[in-house]
Amino acid sequence: TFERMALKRGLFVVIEGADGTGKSTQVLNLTKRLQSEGYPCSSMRFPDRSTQIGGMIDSYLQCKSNLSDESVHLLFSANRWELKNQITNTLASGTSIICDRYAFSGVAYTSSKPGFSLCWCMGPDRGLPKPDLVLYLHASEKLAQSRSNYGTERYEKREFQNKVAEMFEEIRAVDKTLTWTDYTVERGIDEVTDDLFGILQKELNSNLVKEVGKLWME
Ligand code: T5A
Ligand code: NA
Repeated sequence: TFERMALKRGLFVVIEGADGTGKSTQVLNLTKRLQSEGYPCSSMRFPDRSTQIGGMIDSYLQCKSNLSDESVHLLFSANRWELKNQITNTLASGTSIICDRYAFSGVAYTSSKPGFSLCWCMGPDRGLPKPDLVLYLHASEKLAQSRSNYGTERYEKREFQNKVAEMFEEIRAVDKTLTWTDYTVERGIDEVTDDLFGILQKELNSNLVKEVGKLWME
């Protein structure tokens, strides 16, 4: 009800997972679902290709430009930092955020490249707003097979994606303070939205008054 919403900050939810697990689809559906259930909500995505830094990332991902692995890692992180105030202000205004990828993708993808430690990769993202909940989407066998033809973007190759999935598990193990929920995508789009909304509803109805945390600072 009105009273409940007026007292609370928004919930910061990040949807993560390897390429093609339906993240963008669910971010849009969940945002609409929350709004229709009366929870103020907006969506975000990383990389956000609409900024100047995002434009450089977009060109890199489409293999239209080359950057060193170190510099593109820092650009992905800078793209999050440039939107940090938008995140904190939105949450403070009582609006929840459903975010398509975040620092976990940043670390998982770069640390899958030879010669990159988890520690180096996590450095630039330390202190960003910490999600209240990470929903990690796993592809079922069926979904993975229907996607055997990966796209043409830079990281869309099977072996690399397997490594990325391993790195996500390592990242998760580093920080026991994160609320991280696994979900395997085995049903149709709308059923998946129902399931994910069910997971979120518990959190949305909890009395969230504590401040937004800082990622990887504990
Ligand atoms: N990256 C990202 C970094 O290296 N560092 C970083 O810091 C960050 C943030 C671009 C790349 O950048 C890397 C990771 C990526 O390689 P992106 O823009 O998020 O990141 O990537 P996209 O290519 O846009 O997204 P994905 O390929 O990851 O796809 P999604 O969002 O997981 O999947 P989605 O929703 O587009 O769905 C794919 C298809 O599946 C269908 C959908 O209709 C769609 O056709 N689908 C389903 N089909 C059957 N059953 C379901 N339940 C389905 N759900 C969706
Ligand atoms: Na996507």
